[in-house]
Amino acid sequence: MNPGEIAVKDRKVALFNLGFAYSAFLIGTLCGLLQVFIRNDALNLPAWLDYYQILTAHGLLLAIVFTTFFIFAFFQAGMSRTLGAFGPKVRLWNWIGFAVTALGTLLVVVMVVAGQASVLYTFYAPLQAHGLFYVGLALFVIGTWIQGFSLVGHYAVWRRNHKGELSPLFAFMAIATIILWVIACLGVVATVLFQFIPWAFGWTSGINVELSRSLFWYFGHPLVYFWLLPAYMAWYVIVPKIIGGRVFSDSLARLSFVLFILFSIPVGFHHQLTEPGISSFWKFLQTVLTFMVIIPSLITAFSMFATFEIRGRELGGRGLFGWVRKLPWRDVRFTSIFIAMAFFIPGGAGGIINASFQMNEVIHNTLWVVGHFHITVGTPVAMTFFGLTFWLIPNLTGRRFTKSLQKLAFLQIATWSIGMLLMSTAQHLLGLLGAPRRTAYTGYAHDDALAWFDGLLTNHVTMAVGGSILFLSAALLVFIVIQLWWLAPKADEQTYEAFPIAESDSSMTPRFLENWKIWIGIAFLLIALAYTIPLAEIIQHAPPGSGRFQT
Ligand code: HAS
Ligand code: CU
Repeated sequence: MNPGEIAVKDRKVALFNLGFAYSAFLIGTLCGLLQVFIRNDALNLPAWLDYYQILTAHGLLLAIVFTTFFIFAFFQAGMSRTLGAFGPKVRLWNWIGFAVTALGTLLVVVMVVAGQASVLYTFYAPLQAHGLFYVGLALFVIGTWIQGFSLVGHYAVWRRNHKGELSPLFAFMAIATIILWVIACLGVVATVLFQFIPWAFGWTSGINVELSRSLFWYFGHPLVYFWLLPAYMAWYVIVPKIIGGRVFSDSLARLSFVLFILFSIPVGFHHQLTEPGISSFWKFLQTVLTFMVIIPSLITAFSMFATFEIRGRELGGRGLFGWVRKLPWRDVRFTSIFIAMAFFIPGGAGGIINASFQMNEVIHNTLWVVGHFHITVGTPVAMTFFGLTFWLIPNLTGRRFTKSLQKLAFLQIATWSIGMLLMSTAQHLLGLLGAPRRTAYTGYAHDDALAWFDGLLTNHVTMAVGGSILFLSAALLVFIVIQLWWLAPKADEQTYEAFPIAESDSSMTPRFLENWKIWIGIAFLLIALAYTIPLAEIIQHAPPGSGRFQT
């Protein structure tokens, strides 16, 4: 076996996950294209299609399906690579988990296509979908848990055989992400099983709307870190290897992931700052905790700059910024991810604005938020995943990422960056001027009183141009994926695309960083602190009965 190769038997499940991810990606980006045109008043949908249906499909397929399937593919490949081949049980459970996740996804998609679930990707009450939509969601979560727990099983075997050792950084980070995901899902599982399913099947007459929203956001915020942390894994563990360097600090890297377990969950109220029924004290407390969860991202930014600077200087870079020129810009595996990081600087800064209690009033429910998540999940995360795809698929299929494919890949990331820059800038500015999100109605552009929506960037046309470039870029990516999967020439020993894992010196890393009991315990304490009283109040003071909205 070549170094950097993954056991042949473990490749298939990762490839199946990738196949699902990229199918969802293509349909999801097409839905995005339709949306920008509808909002631009340039497109009228046929009667059987509806704006909110497409918006739901777009959000679910990209933010949930593409990300989750990709993440599990990356985890399965990376865990097999760093901890050794899966045992037969682990392999079997990975397949079962994949199958259940896929089944749940198909059920959800069928309900959305049937027009029975136009409830947006956040699906909280009072919007109501068909009961089977929620059954699909439940299956989806169960499937991810099965895949997650089977990876935890693989890790547990490794630890038993390596008593007293810290696990490889990749595995540590994957386990931290799975822990975060499982704790986060408790909220969505609770609302889906105990609120939505009984309500949607008509077993109960009403639903506690505020409770459903709070349980959703208990899940919804850490969900964004479930997307972000695999990207951070690429930044910490893969990128240094690609540029020929090392992990800057093993302990700092592990610390940042531990901090995510602690602080990413008890902060959901920062999505509900404008909602009645939660007193300002609890909103404020969760705002403070939100500011705590910024710290591990700042640690990450610091570590990345350090990795780049150290490597650039090793290669002979002089002066304050001379090292920047020494980085391997011609290697798309690096450049794609570097651009992804750069997008996260305004993306993260926007998040800090959103989280600032009073400033949230200005941006909440406007297109600004849509701009925000396209330069967080839509670029830093998504484009990191693209950067991984360029070598991960060849690694799994044994084909070559040829020079001409690399050229196409550059074109793909360039178009994605330009499209996103145009679209998200327009969205941020339009949002500041008051353009609402989640609405098909945008007659503003033709309203004299609101002529300011006609600016060069503050314009729904700019947004649509950006969206169109993005769709072309997405189609190009899927073309590259197909090439790498089935058509590119087969690699030999020399040209085999290895799975890059950087060296990380853990000799000085405190052992307690891998004592999960401590971190899970503190995480639950913080959750109890931030949520017990406000949730009890929401339950006690719920208004009698509740209406429902179906589209
Ligand atoms: Fe957010 C809404 C606050 C991060 C995603 N967010 C959303 C929604 C999504 C989302 C999807 O407080 C919409 C939900 C909906 O549909 O309603 N967000 C934050 C905060 C952070 C944050 C404080 N969000 C993310 C990430 C996401 C994401 C990550 C996806 C992956 N967000 C909010 C709030 C709302 C919100 C409110 C609700 C708004 C409302 O009212 O509805 C923080 O985690 C951000 C910290 C990040 C940083 C950046 C560090 C920079 C790094 C890059 C280094 C670069 C290098 C390259 C090394 C402080 C690590 C150098 C390159 C050069 C060129 C120099
Ligand atoms: Cu959030």
